[in-house]
Amino acid sequence: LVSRNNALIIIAVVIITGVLVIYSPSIIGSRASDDTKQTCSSPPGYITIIADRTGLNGSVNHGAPKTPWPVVTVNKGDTVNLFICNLDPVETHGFAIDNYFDGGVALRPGDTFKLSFVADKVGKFTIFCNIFCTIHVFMVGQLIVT
Ligand SMILES: [Cu+2]
Repeated sequence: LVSRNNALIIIAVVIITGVLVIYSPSIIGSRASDDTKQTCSSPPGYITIIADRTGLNGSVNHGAPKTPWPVVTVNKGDTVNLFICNLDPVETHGFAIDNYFDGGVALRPGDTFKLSFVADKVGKFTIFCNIFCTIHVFMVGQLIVT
């Protein structure tokens, strides 16, 4: 026998699950944490983005902030798989993409983040650190969707 309270709980769970499925974002992200990590090895099919003392993939030495770095170029409709590593031993860095990943994610030293989304909007979109770190202005890349 299912009690009335249990029945109500089951109904509530079904409704909440339904709402989550309907509103699930098209962006999929997952994080891993390893404070001892000194390297960044991307899974197959992922573009590597390393945040450290030299910016994003060494953007400090590639003309940032005047020239965005790194530049990720994809075609509309492509699934973009990014693997972001924070190899900065001290600072937390953020990772966000205008129009695609506005909320961003915060990565503590050693954290990694897998981000996948479909590039459904054409244009140039700023990739940036959304945390005010000491090399903030240099952490500016670009996503180009053609
Ligand atoms: Cu940063």
